[in-house]
Amino acid sequence: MKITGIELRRIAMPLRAPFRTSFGTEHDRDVLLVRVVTTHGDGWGECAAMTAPRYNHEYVDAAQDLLRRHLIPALPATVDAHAAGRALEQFKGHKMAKAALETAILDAQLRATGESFASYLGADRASVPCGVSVGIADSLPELLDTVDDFVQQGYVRIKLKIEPGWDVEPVRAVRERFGDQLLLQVDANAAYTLADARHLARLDAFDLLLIEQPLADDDLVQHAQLARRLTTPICLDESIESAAHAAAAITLGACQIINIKPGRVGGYLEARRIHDLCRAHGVPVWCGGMLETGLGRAANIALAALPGFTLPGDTSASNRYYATDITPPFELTDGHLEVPTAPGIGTDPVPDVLAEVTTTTEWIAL
Ligand code: OSB
Ligand code: MG
Repeated sequence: MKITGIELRRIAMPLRAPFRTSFGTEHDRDVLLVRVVTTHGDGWGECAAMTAPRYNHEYVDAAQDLLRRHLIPALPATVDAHAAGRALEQFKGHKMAKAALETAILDAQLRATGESFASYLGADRASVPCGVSVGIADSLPELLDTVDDFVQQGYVRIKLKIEPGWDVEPVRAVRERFGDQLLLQVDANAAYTLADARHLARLDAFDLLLIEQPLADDDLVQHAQLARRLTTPICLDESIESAAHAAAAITLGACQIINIKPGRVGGYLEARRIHDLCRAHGVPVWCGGMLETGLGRAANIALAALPGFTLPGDTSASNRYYATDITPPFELTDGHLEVPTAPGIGTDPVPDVLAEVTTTTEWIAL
């Protein structure tokens, strides 16, 4: 497969409602899409990087710059996803930029051979149970209304975003209102320090599935210390950028669960390696999200159908974030999403919608 050129396309996706986390509030999603044009057809990749480097060090303008200046020029003339992954290893970090390119190449390759992401990655399920990530609200009544709406829609698990000042009380309110049967977890996005251990231990009373990324990204040792002081299992998100990080975290006892986001770890090939490693160690994993459009969502749903993904992920329906998605929408049935079976990521952008939301396009000939 020879790449003839690559399109870098920026789209502006208005969110249905602002999404607030401990690191900031998003009103619109500024997404970079990579379209690889090859001798055997096209492939799509969605970059997970956000507008500002608040979730991690990456941001979307930097990703586009890196792709243009370094990643794309480093590709071998004939390429598949594994060869692309190896060619990009010489550059440090920037896993989300690398993932977008590798995913587009993998998509083109699988479309050419007629195989779906799910089949290629080793999925063993036709649908996946879905959770939803609930942002920090202005008040407890507002939070309860939002959670109620998601429960009515059928989501099988609720994740509450927390930060200092918005943690024990929202969790208590949701538990009291929805009962002990609700699968409930929290995500701090690195908002606490080990000095908060005693406070975080108050969450142990609420039978949470997990607490996600309580401490800083590079605090593996501190997470291991915190784990000894909580009964709530610790799940790592931001800390895990590779299978090597996952191995270190497991060895240290820094987490009992891992959130796998393909963008954060450099793509679906590394995501599968982390899955395999965790499965071998009996560590449950689940698929995180980065407010993806239908293109990124489709591939995530395929990944979430692998056997080690034993917890519901943040693979919500398209309408969780977008009134109009750029692909046909993913819709919840009984709390589940169907795994795409068509070749590659198994979905395509709707041309009119894509044109409508596009802000810029850049063509890089190879
Ligand atoms: O920490 O999981 C996170 C969104 C953006 C950045 C980081 C995170 C999130 C979410 C929502 O929690 C995931 C989603 O629904 O796509
Ligand atoms: Mg998270």
